[in-house]
Amino acid sequence: MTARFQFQLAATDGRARTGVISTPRGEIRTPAFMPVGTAATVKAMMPESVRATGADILLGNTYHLMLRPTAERIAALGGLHRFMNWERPILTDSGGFQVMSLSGLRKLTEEGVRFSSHVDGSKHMLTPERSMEIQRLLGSDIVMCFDECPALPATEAEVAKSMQLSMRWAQRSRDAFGDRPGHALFGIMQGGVTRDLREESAAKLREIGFDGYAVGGLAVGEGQEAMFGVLDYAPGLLPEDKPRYLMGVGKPDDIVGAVERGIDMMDCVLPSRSGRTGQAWTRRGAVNLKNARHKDDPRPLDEACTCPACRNYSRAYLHHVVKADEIIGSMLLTWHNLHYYQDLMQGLRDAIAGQRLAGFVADFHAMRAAGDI
Ligand code: PRF
Ligand code: ZN
Repeated sequence: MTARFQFQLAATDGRARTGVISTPRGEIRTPAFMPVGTAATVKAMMPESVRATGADILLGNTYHLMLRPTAERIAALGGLHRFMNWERPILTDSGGFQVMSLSGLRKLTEEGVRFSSHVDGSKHMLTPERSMEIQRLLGSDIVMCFDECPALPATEAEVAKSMQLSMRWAQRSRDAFGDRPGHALFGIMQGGVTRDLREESAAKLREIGFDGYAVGGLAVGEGQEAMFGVLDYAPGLLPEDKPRYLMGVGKPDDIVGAVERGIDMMDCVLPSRSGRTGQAWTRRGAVNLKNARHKDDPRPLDEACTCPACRNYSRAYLHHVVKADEIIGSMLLTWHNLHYYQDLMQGLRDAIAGQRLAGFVADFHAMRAAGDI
């Protein structure tokens, strides 16, 4: 382990990259998928189980933790890693995106966002400076700039204005973060689906200088084709020697497409959230365990999967516990989904390292086209 934050590229295949991010809390193999641990837990999973799926890093949320149990309380208890019993790297999102999607009354100004809590209605203010302070109190390894992700539909003028505000907030985030050896600060590119705005945003972020760069403002309802359209050029606007993180993505085919286009990190609630609704993700696509066709099926969910849900239980059992709303249904399907996602990432990393990504991607799509059997 090194004491520094460092990104080492190991191989490329087309625009796709594989490498390792080294942090004092351990290594992150890229392309990396980060399970979401919003409220200091990956729901329905013990931390050692999350690690067993192959995760190197988790995502935590400033917004949720500042409201409950509060950043100051977590700091007094030794920081987020100790609090939640996950000693490996944690990336925290900065709060602005969650305020916009979750909080009640909110008022956006140059200073920041004033909002009321979705938990108890209490009033709070988030600014770039306060977000940096909260993420420091949590002990986050990778801190995200405070930004605004405009809600769709938005006009190009609105997206431009929002992006420029985010870039002023990026500078304030950089200034407030200061110099913290072993901890990284990532900038967040905005600009919607407009190339000129993406270029302006990337140039500004590069001028400020960050340890890594996120592509924000995508996967907000524009559709996969439009998202891939932006990803065809956006990663290329960012420094080659720094990690590139696509925020809030995605479905397995979104992930494969993003990695093909040069993305190194991603996060999404999908595998964990859908696991709690009876939805499984496999090599053959999505499988809904609530469906009555599984009622008498003695076969595993996926005979090739080595997760506990697939090794030790039948589809009939998974169907039963999901239908009966038993907690183990959420546990097993979340485990399977996270295991599948991490398997996919390992497959992508190996394929890039072996210069055979195109074949891997073709197999990935062919297997899904065949459908669940
Ligand atoms: N900004 C931040 N977090 C995010 C996003 C963003 O644009 C997105 C967009 N998909 C997800 N999470 N700070
Ligand atoms: Zn499985």
